[in-house]
Amino acid sequence: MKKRSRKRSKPRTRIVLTLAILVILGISAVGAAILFNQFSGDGNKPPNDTNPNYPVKILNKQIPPGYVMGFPVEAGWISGMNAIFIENAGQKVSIRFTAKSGGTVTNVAIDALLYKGQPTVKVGLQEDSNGSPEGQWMKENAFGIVQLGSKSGFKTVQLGTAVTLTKGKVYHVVIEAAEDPLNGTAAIASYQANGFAQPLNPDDPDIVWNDPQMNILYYCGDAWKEQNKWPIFVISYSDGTLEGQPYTLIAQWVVWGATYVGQTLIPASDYNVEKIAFDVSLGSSGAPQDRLYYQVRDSSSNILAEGVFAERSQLNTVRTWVEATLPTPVTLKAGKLYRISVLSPQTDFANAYYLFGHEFSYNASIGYGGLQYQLTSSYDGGRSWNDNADADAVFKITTPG
Ligand SMILES: [Ca+2]
Repeated sequence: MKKRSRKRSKPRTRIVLTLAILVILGISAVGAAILFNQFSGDGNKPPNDTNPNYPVKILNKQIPPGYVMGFPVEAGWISGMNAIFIENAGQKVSIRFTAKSGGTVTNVAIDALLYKGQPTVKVGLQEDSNGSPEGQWMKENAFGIVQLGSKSGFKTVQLGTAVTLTKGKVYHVVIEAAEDPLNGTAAIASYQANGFAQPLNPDDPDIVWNDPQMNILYYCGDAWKEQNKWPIFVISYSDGTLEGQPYTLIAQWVVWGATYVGQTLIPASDYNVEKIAFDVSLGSSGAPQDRLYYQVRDSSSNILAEGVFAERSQLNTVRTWVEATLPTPVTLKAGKLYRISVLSPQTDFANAYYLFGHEFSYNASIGYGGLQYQLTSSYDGGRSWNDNADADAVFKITTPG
């Protein structure tokens, strides 16, 4: 099984979203409706804990206060469909979000494709009314029209009129039929992970930007209902500022031989690091020859800490969090570059471990930590490193006490 991507020989395979789209395309409209109903119930509750000590809200739980840095959005956490269907002019989808920046908006982008036929949809902005879209476009004209194609990916829509969003206020990107009857069925993609946050936090790039209001809502003719799915969307302001949730792809990266994988960090604050955690699994063979180890390196690739990350027997082929405690805490200084990684030198490619991360198909500057944080890999045992601006590893860092 080949686990390198086509273009850049990166050790990753593309999994969850691709599979979900195949599922979408492989089922009938009736089947789609059944699946949709099956997964639109109360299986996952929205975050409801308001304890201010918790910097990050994720579905059904929160990061304990000790986790001071990280992108802990677990890959593939949500089960079920990651698309929501619009089959007729009575059905609508909303991406509810809190404006992180505010300003004049000229266009919005969503991830959508056709499921059947050649549907054309309206995409635009509405104000919030008690958690649901107000029911009219801002300034009557803050929408654009797009005919969907067969490929998933971002569709950018120019708004008919620019509108002003106020920082901290809740808004909705609403998607609905642009024709009646709708010429087909539209599929609006959500992201198959457990975050309800905007990855980039301009106030503290070391953690994600918490948005308790973020959710996807669905309207099927009577009432708006929360779907508890993490949206994919980008808002573009006229001054060039972007905000939103730009990840569309969960990827697993192989770790074996001289191939080390992890995350590059340029912390915004000083940290005394006691523990590091990644989301990892055994590969499909389930039989790596060596244990999984970790290293913390500085910008010159000097090793600041290293040790055993996981025994083979601790892991299976389902990804899981593993946390390693450093022998002695290591200080990371604000503004300096560090790399945390995992490795398994005696393991061969066929038996590689996996490390999980998220990838973009939109501007990488609004991903976790902006470009100060990037998924990184070395193919020569840590002598040189390749940082990937378009990806971030799933990880957590904890300080003592
Ligand atoms: Ca990043």
